[in-house]
Amino acid sequence: MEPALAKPPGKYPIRVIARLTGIPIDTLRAWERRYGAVEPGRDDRGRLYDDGDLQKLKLLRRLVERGHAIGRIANLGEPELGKLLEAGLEPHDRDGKADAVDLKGLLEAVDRYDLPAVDRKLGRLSAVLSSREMVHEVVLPFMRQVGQGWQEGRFTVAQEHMVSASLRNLLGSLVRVQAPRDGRAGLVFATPPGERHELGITAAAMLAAAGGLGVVYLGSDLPTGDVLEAVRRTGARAVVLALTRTELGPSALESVRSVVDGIPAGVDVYVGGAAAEARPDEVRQAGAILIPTFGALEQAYRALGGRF
Ligand code: B12
Repeated sequence: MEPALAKPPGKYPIRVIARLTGIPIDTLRAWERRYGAVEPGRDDRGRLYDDGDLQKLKLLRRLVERGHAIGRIANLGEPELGKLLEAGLEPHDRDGKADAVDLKGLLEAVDRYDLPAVDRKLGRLSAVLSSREMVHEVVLPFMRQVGQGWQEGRFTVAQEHMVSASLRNLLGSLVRVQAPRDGRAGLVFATPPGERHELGITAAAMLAAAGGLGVVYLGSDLPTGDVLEAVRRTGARAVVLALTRTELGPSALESVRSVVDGIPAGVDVYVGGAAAEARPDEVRQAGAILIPTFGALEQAYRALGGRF
């Protein structure tokens, strides 16, 4: 496009713009390439954005967080974007988004061991969907399909690991984009010792980030003492644990009880996953709150101030 070349370079390189707007570099490039959201000038070392670009990108980020599709708002001018923000309008028409979800393409990329393509496709989807839609419409169905493929022998453990790595990257960018500005303490995510099934807490952490809650993501197979230390040091307001392996039996529930017993009063422990669902009474007896679905998790996040 001609105007991009004609425009004089501004003063902000893309790395600085990513930091100032909280929009990851890949997403910025996708918004420019696919939707012409801004047209930065260039010098011989790359893109240089001006103050107008910076303001517009900040507005776009806030509107996308509220659920607007970037494809529908990218070409609006600053005054219109400002009006949309003031009106607090929610988008009604989601046709364009439904087309965007390309699970088949993602699964084919996993089949080819093509990690860059998986990352790229997830990056593109997160540019057009809100973070919440990303979790419900892409990440959870994708995880289920990969899990099923692994169980049926269509995918290897290596391919499953590749997907887990890619989803952790995505979690990282969601956490960066959505991090609460007021430095509010967050939620701690972990699985107990012996439990390496991590995808449930990855999705749960993405959803927390989507709702603007702080995320302290510890990962899987964690000693109870480490979880307690993280809660103490970060002042977290809740802990989210996942139990998937029913085989772990009472030991997993003992770990849950140790977390409940060791954390400060007023900090809730939420537990989800297949093994927790299989033993609802024991989870409650351990003093934890059983969360059966991601919809119920969203409700719990709302009570903590999560915005969805
Ligand atoms: C992927 C996978 C793995 C991966 C995990 C990688 C990772 N990074 O997480 C790897 C390869 C490491 C693995 C290892 C093993 N696995 Co495995 N694994 C699976 C698989 C295929 C998918 C699990 C998954 O993550 N799904 C995605 C999540 C999001 O979906 P979900 O588990 O269905 O969860 C739903 C709900 O429970 C809820 N939910 C889940 N977590 C949470 C958390 C919160 C907070 C909330 C609110 C909700 C929630 O959300 C989902 C709703 O859609 C399942 C089989 C299957 N198809 O489910 C077996 C399965 C869980 N594994 C199993 C087994 C036996 C093992 C191994 C022992 C195999 C072995 N012999 O080595 C090891 C154990 C490792 C360990 N120490 O934990 C068994 C468990 C059997 C049992 N009843 O205990 C299963 C069921 C397979 C089977 N049918 O035999 N596994």
